[in-house]
Amino acid sequence: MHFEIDDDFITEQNQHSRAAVDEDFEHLRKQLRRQHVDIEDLVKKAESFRVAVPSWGVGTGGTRFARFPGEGEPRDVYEKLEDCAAIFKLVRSTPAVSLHIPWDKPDDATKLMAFASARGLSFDAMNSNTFQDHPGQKHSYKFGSLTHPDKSVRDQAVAHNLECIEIGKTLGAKAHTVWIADGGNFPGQQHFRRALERYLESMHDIYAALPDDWRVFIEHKFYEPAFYSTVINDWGTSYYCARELGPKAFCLVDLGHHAPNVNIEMIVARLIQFGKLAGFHFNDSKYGDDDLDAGSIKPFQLFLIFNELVDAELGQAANFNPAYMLDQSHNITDPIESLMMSAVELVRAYVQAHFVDRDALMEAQDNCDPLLALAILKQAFTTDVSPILAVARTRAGGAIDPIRTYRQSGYRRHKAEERPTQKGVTASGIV
Ligand code: RM4
Ligand code: MN
Ligand code: MN
Repeated sequence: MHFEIDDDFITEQNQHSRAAVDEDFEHLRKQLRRQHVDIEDLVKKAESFRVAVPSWGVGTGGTRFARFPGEGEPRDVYEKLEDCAAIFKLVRSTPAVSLHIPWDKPDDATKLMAFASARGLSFDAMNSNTFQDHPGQKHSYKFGSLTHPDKSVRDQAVAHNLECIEIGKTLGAKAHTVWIADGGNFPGQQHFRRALERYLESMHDIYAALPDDWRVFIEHKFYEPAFYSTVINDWGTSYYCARELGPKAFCLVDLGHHAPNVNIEMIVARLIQFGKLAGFHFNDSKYGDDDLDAGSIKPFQLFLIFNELVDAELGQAANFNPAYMLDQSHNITDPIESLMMSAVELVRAYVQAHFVDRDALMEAQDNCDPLLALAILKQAFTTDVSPILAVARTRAGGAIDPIRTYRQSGYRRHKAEERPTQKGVTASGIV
């Protein structure tokens, strides 16, 4: 029997801070009441928020210089699911896992499905991988995949995407995310327009294989691993492709895939307005990274993004059904801790965005009063909603303090014993 964090242990740990949380919650209740907000409405919002965990996020990532493997890292997809289940138990907002094929290719999809269900987990969007070569494959992706000049390479990449969809069908997934590393390192290397034409041709084949109730997500990225140009470089290209493909194609926003200082919340608003927002890969970024923990660098930006999302939710924007996922890779922290922390930060931004006085904001906008408009947003952003998040988690059976409870449980130590590092055996993922 593998170690799991026990429900009773969580309850027992919660006792330590229960009184303090209740006190803070009561204080916040009064504070919000003065602003005509019922705290219970915000608790319900916190309870309803869901974000998927990426299977590859529970392993230690690396930089292009080095990888420092952690103790007790998951060695296969089942162990990754164990870690995802631990996260879910403590934070309660992460019941779905997003798989990356072939890293997580199941030996038996039905068996994997049963393993996940037994832990209350389900499967979110599938992810294809044509950014590296896999053992036994005939053609190399060194110079591209879905946009490669050679049709046989493109066909192989299309076939891989179709396989992902097939696996996803058994697992109950309803979406497929396509991110390609295709691009160029040198001016002149790639004919920009021809590469995009080839992309569309390949994506049409993938689109045609989508079940009726599935969506396909196009993920743009402005650079890396290609350092001069990428084929799907920005939201404009992504939007064009999604429109060309049809109503089941949407644009996915990975926060780290934009140049520094880009106004991402505005991109989000545009995609909402055009009915093409797929959802998010949440992370944070200072310079060119796409793997730092969500909300760690630009929490105000995260809030402003959620401000747009909540505005669309309340306004019942057409075609608005965003899929939320974390997409982070951890080099120096325990991945479970980072993922929990990020999940909490997302719920925080979501709740704060629900706290924005939208009528007052609209009035300030219509009255051309920028100072008041900003003050309204800032008031929501600076209100500490932590007690709401803690109460929502505990009501759902989670931990008041997920990180502390996780550390106290000794989960990592137990896993280090259960999962001894065997030379050469680590879960597939980014190394
Ligand atoms: C990429 C992109 C994809 C993710 C890979 C691992 O930068 O964010 O979503 O699947 O990394
Ligand atoms: Mn991503
Ligand atoms: Mn990325």
